Amino acid sequence: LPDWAIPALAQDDTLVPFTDLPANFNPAPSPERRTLDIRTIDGPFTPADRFFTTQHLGHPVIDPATFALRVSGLVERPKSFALADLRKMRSVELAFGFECSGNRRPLQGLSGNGRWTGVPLKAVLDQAGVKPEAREFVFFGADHGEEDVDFRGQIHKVDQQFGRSLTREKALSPEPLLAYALNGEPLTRHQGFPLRLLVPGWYGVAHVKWLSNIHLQEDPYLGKYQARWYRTLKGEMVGGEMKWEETAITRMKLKSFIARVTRDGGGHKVLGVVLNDGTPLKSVEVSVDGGPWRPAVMDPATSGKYSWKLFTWAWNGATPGEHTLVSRVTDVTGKVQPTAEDLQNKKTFLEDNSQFPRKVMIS
Ligand SMILES: Nc1nc2c(c(=O)[nH]1)N[C@H]1C(S)=C(S)[C@@H](COP(=O)(O)O)O[C@H]1N2
Ligand SMILES: [Mo]
Repeated sequence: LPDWAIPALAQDDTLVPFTDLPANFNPAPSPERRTLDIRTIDGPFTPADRFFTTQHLGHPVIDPATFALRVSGLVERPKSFALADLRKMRSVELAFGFECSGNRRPLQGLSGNGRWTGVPLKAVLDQAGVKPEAREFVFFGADHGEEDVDFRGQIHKVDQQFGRSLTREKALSPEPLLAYALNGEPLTRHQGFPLRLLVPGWYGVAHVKWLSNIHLQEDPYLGKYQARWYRTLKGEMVGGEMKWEETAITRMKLKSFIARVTRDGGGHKVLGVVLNDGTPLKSVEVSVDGGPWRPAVMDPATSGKYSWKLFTWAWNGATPGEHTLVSRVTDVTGKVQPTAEDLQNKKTFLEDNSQFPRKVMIS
């Protein structure tokens, strides 16, 4: 492998500081909310103890000995799977990187890449026997908490589990995984021990941690984290008129960002990350101070369909002073990562996949 395939910070590399990062910026504000300091990425996979973690209702502790995944609702045979039952089934491995749909500036640290092991969701559903009328597949975590449900201005306080749903078509497709391991070790509590759902190519919120129940029903599931908290409001010009749309958070939008700039000996090197829904990429490019776009080199260690993709770019002839670097990615369908200006009619902060100009100081 060429030396850039393993993007570890070598001994005599020095980090060039981002001058646009607030001086008091703390990438790990608390053990409950951990972001990845993207400047320290040192391999294709994010170590479990550095994998970002975010959730709404805390980290439940689950006893693996008594744990059971219940499959209920519109199935021929309602079933309970112990961890040992799942581990006995044929396992698959998946290289999959994702970001929280709220991942954004100034660091983009709500992102990571894992090597996950588990059983295909479909294999579990097939054992329970999906009834033809099951259309909505709801995934509940063991975490729960009091929720304000607003009905026309009247607030009802109710205890709710974290829940997310998939359509029948998506749930029965070959890719969603019930994962019990990350990077070859049992899931950590932060990542959903002992079991989580992964929907390859989708934003973080789909990947229900501490999965305890899969419930099949006919009607749409309208829980808070499905129907209210995870939406994007954006306007689009259609036939000369602004059309406002609220859309669900599903597939990851095409995105790249610069993770760090380093100096090695005389030259400078840029390392960056690409995330998307698995659509193959055409190019990743870097521009300095508004100059021409130059092609970056993709790291072959991250070429898996759903892996995040790392790229490097050799920055030759960097001159002392402050510079602005930006990356953009294009996929094979011709879709180009938008600029912040392109997204100005997106009114909610989720799904910010805009090109992110970074400032650095070369001394
Ligand atoms: N049970 C449960 N699963 C959850 C959440 C949650 O609050 N409860 N948060 C989701 C969100 S918003 C994100 S971004 C990812 C984060 O996964 P991670 O902590 O493994 O990085 O978990 C998702 N799964
Ligand atoms: Mo998220």
